Order: sequence, then C-alpha cells, then structure tokens
Amino acid sequence: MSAPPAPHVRTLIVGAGFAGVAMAIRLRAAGDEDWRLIERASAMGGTWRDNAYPGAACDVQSVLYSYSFAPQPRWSRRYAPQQEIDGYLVSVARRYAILNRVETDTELRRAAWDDAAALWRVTTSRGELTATTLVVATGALADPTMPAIQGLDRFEGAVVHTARWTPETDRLVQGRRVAVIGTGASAIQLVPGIVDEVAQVDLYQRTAPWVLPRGDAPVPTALVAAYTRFPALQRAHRAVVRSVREGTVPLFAYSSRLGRVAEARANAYRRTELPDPVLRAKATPDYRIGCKRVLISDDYYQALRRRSVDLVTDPIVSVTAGAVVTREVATGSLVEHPADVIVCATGFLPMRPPIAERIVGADGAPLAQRWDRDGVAAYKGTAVPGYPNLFMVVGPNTGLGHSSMILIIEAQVGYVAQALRHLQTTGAAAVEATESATWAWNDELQRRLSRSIWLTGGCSSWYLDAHGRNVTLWPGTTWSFERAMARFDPHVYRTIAPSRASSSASATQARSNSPR
Ligand code: N01
Repeated sequence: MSAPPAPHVRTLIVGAGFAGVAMAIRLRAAGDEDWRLIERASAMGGTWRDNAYPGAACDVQSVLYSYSFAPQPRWSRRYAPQQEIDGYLVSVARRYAILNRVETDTELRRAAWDDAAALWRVTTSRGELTATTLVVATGALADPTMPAIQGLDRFEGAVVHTARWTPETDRLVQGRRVAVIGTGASAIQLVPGIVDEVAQVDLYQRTAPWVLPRGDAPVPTALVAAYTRFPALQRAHRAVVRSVREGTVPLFAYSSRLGRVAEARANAYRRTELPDPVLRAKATPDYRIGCKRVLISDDYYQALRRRSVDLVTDPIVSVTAGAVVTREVATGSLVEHPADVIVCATGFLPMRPPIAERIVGADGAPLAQRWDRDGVAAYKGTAVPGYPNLFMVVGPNTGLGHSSMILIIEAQVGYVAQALRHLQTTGAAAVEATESATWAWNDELQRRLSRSIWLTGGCSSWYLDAHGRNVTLWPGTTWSFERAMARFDPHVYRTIAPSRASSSASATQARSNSPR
C-alpha cells in the first residue's frame, strides 16, 4: 500500500513570535482558517521568550511596543520588562484563539517549491505536509551568534549566550566571576541586571557604544486607570511617541547637525556618570552617533563605576580552561582573567538566518545560496524571485533602529494578507516577484542608504554585509514603510496559472532570462 499523501494547508506560517501571531490573527480576521502555525520551541513567544536574561527589557516605550489592535493599558513601566512583553504576546494569542493553534516543538527542516505542482513540499520535525504559501515569520533575532574565540570550547565553566539564558543560569552566576563578551543592547541591560548577584564582572568591549539616558520609570496607577477608562488617551500618547521617534530618522540618520546635538548630549551624560577619566576614555566611542544602534540606559554607566566591574578593552586572544586571555595593547603581553562563567552577549545572525539554508526554490537552490551569490535582498523585504508564494515578515531591509518593530510587522502582514487574498480571488496558483522589480526596489534602497549615518559614520556593524551594503535596516520612517506596504502590487509579480503544463516551461524560461 502506498503512503497516504501528506496533509495540505493553504498557508503555513513559520514562527510564533510577534510576526507569526500577527499573521495568524490577520488571516482569522479575514475568515481564513486554512492555515497552520508551527514553532520550533516548546512555547510561543519568539525573541521575547528567548531573551530572558536579568535586566532584559524593551528599549522602545511600551505604549508603542504593542499591536495597534490590542492596546495594553497596564504596562508597569515606561519600558516594559521582558516577562511582561512575553506575557502580553501570549495573552493576545489567547484572546484571538491563536494560542491553541500554535504547533510547538515543530521545526521546519526543509521547504522545497515544487514547480510542477505549484506548492511547497515541507518537512518538519513532526512529519511532512504541503502548503500553497509559506510565510516565514522567524524574525531577525532567532539565531544567536557565538564568537569565534580560540579555546572557547575548552572552557571548563559554563558558556551561555544571552538569548539562551534560563533560571539555571541565574543560579550558575550567583557569587561567581563572570566574563561578559560584548557591549551591545543586550550586554548593557545584562550587566546592571547581574552586578548585585555576582562576585565580579569582566566586561569585554570591542567597540564602545553610544549611550543616552533612558528615562525609565513606573507608569503611575492614575495613568493606568486613565488609559483603561479612556483608550483614546493612550492612542493619543502612542501617536505622540511615534511621531517624536519618526522625526529622528531624517534628522539623525541623514543630518550631521542633529547628530552633533545628540553626541553632545551623550558626551555630557558620560562625563556626569563616569567621572574617572581613564574609565570614561575607555567608554568613549570613536565613530559617529547612530552608526551602530544607539543604546539607552539609566544604569549601565552606574554599573561600570562599581568596583566589582572591570571594563576590559584589550582584545581577547583566547580562552583557557578557566580564564579569558587578552593582549595588552600597550605592551603586547598576555593577561589572564580568571572566570567561572562566560556570557556571550554577542548578538544574532540577522543577515544570514539559518532558515535560508532550508528554503529551496524553483531551481533547487537554497535561498541562502542565492543570497550568498547576489547579496541579501527581497522585493519589499517580503518576496524573492525564484521562490514563488514565499512571503517573509521582517525580511531584508525591514529592521529599525529608532522605533517599534511591531509597526513594521503589522504593515508587512497586511501586505502579505492582500497577496494571499489576491491568489484566492484570481485563482492564480502562485505569484513570484520579478528580478527587475526586486533589483529596482533594492537599488533605490541602497541609493538612499548610501548617504546615511549607517554607512558614513565610521563604524562596522552587523547592519552591513561583506560588501558594505546595509541589508538590514529600512532607510526611512515607519510611515513610509506603511505607505510602501499599503497595497499588494500584482503587476510587479509574475503570476503562475493553475495549469502547470505550459507555465512551468515558461517559468523556467523567464527565470533564465532574468537580468541578474
Ligand atoms: O547584539 P549586538 P545584542 N569579541 O550584535 C560584540 C535587539 N535588542 O544582543 O560592536 C568581542 O548589538 C560586539 O562588538 P562590536 C536590538 O535590535 C533589542 O546586544 O561588533 N566582542 C557587540 O558589542 C539589538 O540591536 C532590545 O565590535 C564581540 C556585541 O558583541 C539586537 O537585539 C534589547 C565579538 C554584540 O552586540 C542585538 O543586540 C536587546 C567578539 N568575537 C537587544 N563578537 C530591546 O530592548 C561580537 N562582539 C528591544
């Protein structure tokens, strides 16, 4: 007897974080129940489930860091802690009856486009299925990156990444000597978060960050009551916060004058917080503000002042069984810094998501191979030529340094929902972004980005690829992103008709004629 055919679903959503949950809610709102939502972890929540290190919190005001359709009047602080955001996302998923549809412990292993059948053949850790459309909602912060340091694998204490922190890690660091590698957004939250619990923190800095005060505070109970009673008040507050942040993009990323004002503010803050000139010099950046993500904190510099915290700026050369070894810049001599635990606050793989290895296009090539060859690019951060009916949420050039990613997610989910509706209403088997539209879109993005602080500010950052192109950030405001995503634009897509016999051949022909 032959095996029964794999089950089919119209839309397979991969990843149950803010993006995947928003997509499922959107489909449900449109009356579409023909979807599945798979999640590789044993709980939903995405990056807000994973980043549970002490001190983890949002660096965008909570009033803005929530779905527009699900306001939350009861945030405890202006900048909500990780647990509250995770709890919020789960509560929204429950309210919209998405939670019980999340298929946890189900990892996408391979999704291959079958051109003849015009569908995705998907293998997960729990079996096979086919899908008409694939929505990849795995985000930019799913896969942590570990530093390539000689000997790190031979360290005899625990080595942990900030995005893999567990309650057990809390116990491991108690009263111990902790080496923290990295001084990005995660590290500057983690160090104040653990400093009272550990014996010693050696903080290894490769590049000093620009830090501005955060201005965090509890949300007064009267304000919570007012938001609850008059939701319009919270909407108005959200609009103001959003507008202020939007204003920083043209002025900050593209104008050196405002950058100088911000640098003066950050320099003054550092002078006040770090009176010791040696420590202050170590913590002073040598590139323009905004080139890397600007960090906000009320307690990072305070933590650096603690006697139990040592800011190490000499480069790490290796790790031994019980120490981190640096080379003194002045003398060239090696210095051993004994450690019990190493915490890598070394970020993620936003430009090289491992899932791109697993998505195989019409010509049999993994998406990662296309991106290695041509550079990371997608049409509107969403669709890629050669990968019909693949839609990404938080794809290339959709990241933000200045505002809430939830705004981006909602706009992109709206666009994808329209694409899916287009397929249903026209009866098309598939749509595929054309090469010409994709490169016109990306050439314009790169033209705008080339004069931005991210490329001209004198730093290297994970926003940039090996060719120095910023393939990570959206160059404008969230308003302009919303405008770009407002309407699905079928005329720039190639439509694949349901009858495959002739169109498969012409599809192959069309691809081989593509400009790059
Ligand atoms: O990671 P990062 P992150 N040896 O890549 C250093 C989001 N986020 O986890 O600058 C020594 O920014 C590296 O040094 P350098 C947010 O989008 C949001 O902190 O490359 N050091 C850098 O200092 C953020 O942008 C919130 O020279 C090494 C650090 O590690 C993103 O997550 C909170 C090294 C990595 O910084 C990532 O932030 C937290 C090596 N071999 C995070 N390799 C919110 O509140 C790397 N480094 C919303």
